[in-house]
Amino acid sequence: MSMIPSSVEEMIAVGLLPYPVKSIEAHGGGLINNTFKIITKNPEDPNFLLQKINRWVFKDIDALQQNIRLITDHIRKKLEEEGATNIQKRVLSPASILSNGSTKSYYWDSNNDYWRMYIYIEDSVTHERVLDAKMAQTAGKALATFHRQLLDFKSEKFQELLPDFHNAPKRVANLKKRVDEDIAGRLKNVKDEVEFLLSREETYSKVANMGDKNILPQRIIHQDPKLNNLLFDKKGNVMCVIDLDTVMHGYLCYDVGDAIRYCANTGKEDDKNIENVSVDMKIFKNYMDGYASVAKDFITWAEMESLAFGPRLLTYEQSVRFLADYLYGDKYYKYKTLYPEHNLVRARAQIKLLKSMEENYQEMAAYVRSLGNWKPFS
Ligand code: GN1
Ligand code: MG
Repeated sequence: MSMIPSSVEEMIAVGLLPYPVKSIEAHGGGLINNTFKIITKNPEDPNFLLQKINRWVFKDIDALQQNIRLITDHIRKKLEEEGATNIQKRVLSPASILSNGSTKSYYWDSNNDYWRMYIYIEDSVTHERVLDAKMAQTAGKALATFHRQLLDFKSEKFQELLPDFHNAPKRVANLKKRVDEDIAGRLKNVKDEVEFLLSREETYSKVANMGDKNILPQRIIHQDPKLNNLLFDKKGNVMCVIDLDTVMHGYLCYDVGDAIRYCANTGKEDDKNIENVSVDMKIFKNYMDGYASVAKDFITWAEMESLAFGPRLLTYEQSVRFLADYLYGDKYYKYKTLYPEHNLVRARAQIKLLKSMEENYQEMAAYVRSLGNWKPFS
């Protein structure tokens, strides 16, 4: 695990933080970047969120930081147009850095480690699990609101940094490559899992194929809208959507699918006891209620039809990703693979969740249909 920069003084010396610092502590639990909270000494100075960006995943830091500024500027403008209050708590504010005391930048290059900061949003909380029906609905509404805010986002400067992020056929092609190479000598442990996933390749190519035929429109989506990427206030309202690194073009069912994959799991993403893992239909339904109540104003018929399939698709894809990384020797999830079998445990838990979703699919699809009289997606 990478550490806090060698000294807070060094950061201040390069102009990273022009405020006196009281303390710096690890913060949050994402699998890709490392995050810290900087608490400043004077109560009138803002606190900051400091992140070390994962270079294995994000190669072009300039473009990454530019994308985030374009997206946050767009959302800020929308909020201003709506006459929203407390805008600084409703959209992330990337902090500019005066590196070497002069050049304004949105990251700090410390010997090829790249750091960035956001202004910390006070009085916010994140949740790892949905606590009640209302929270699931609120999360669904927040995701649809985020989609609505970005409907008309357009910028020539915006770059797709991780193309085909949720493209299942490409993820499967990568798994096949890892199987053929077997560079970590682990294939012998996972023959059943590989067979299970490859046998479903065609089923889970459907959405990518529909996209290729323009049946599903490309939208700007989050691509990682896990529950813990929403900041809630203490009353249970969503203040802000965070973790914008993966915001890119994709299909709405990818976002709804990934959100459900994470928050409608009766167990944990890396549960060692797969008996704990299944789809929580109540959370699924509440989330869909919230999502549809906002999305109904812009979602197309074909998109709505695809929503119930999204959770299966994203759970399939995440199983493929964890298993591929296990076979590859834990390179992608390197920093957060805490024991040798961790990626395998994750893959098995996702496969269990996938089976549960496949068993419950008719009910999931019927429920989504009931929200707007949509036809079944098969
Ligand atoms: C990663 O870093 P985090 O936890 O927000 C990953 C997601 C996965 C997730 C699995 C850029 O997100 O795609 O779904 O782990 N992000 C990237 O928990 O690969
Ligand atoms: Mg993320």
